Amino acid sequence: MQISRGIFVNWVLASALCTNLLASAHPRQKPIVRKEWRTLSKHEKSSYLRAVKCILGKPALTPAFNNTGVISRYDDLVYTHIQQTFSMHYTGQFLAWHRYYVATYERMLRKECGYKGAQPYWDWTLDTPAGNWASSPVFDPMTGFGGNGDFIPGDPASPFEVPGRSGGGCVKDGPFAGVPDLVHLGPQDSVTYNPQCLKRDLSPYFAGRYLAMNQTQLTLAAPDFGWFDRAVEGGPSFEASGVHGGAHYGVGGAYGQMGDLYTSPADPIFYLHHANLDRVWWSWQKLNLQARLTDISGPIFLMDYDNLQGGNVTLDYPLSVGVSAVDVTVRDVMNIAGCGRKGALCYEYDKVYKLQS
Ligand SMILES: [Cu+2]
Repeated sequence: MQISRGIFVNWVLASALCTNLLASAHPRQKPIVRKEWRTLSKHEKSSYLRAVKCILGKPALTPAFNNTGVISRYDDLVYTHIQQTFSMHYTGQFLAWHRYYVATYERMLRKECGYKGAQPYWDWTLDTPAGNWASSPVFDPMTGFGGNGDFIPGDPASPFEVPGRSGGGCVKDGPFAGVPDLVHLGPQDSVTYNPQCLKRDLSPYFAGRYLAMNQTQLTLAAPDFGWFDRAVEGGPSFEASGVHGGAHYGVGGAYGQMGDLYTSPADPIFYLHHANLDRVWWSWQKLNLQARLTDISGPIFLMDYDNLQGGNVTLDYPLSVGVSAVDVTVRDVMNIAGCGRKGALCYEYDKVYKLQS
């Protein structure tokens, strides 16, 4: 019974996406336009936050026999991120996988929760230097995602102690405060039911150091995809962070979900951060679009940059985001505005980053 439910759910999703793709092939289909969070009107912000709450409240599609912690449609995505953590970070599919993942979330908000807009992005360069970080409009208690948690003393000798961390407790204001079971999964790779509050542990220092415009410029200057991806992802230590780690640790520090490699999508800010990383990639692609619509590389296995364990990701490499969408290939997501003719995606950005000389 449970097995057939899983198959049924996948079939329903597959046919729904096919219908979507067919509809996308219509010549009048126009890409939706993603905008920066602070440029949205009050009304647009509140309709986005309303849709996030809606998806947090919809029942999960992940078959119940898989585990007991996946409660909501929102959790379906957190769960798939936990499961695939080591195959889609520090590998060639990192940016392509997260591009499809954010687009899947955006489609869920629109199709399942009646959201009319596009996924907003967070241009964190606008919230540097460090002194500006905590007052980012993204953390606004009335029109944003709420701010920091109370300071929880950590262990300064721990290698996981994020430099400059300033919180660690439950988020105290905004739309996700006061919910003791907003998060159901984690910490780390645990997928059993574990009700937790949303936590933040802002590090203004970390954000100022890794998210200033010069860091984005470093990535844009990369000559090919391999170097570009490594500049975005950075290395495994805090000192070697790229812009990717900059916002994960700048928001999540050591004790917030955003700082947890596995469970980071449990903080709804994740999707604004990854939309901007996607925008960094699209900005880089647009600097030489014809060539960069097909430029993909990087190891299949975690950090295997010398290919000691296997080969590289290619355009034919499969991408899966679990029960929430059909599997596609890297080729299908190289063009964000393919709109069914040249890919699975159909959105644009209102602005891209320019390479400064
Ligand atoms: Cu991730």
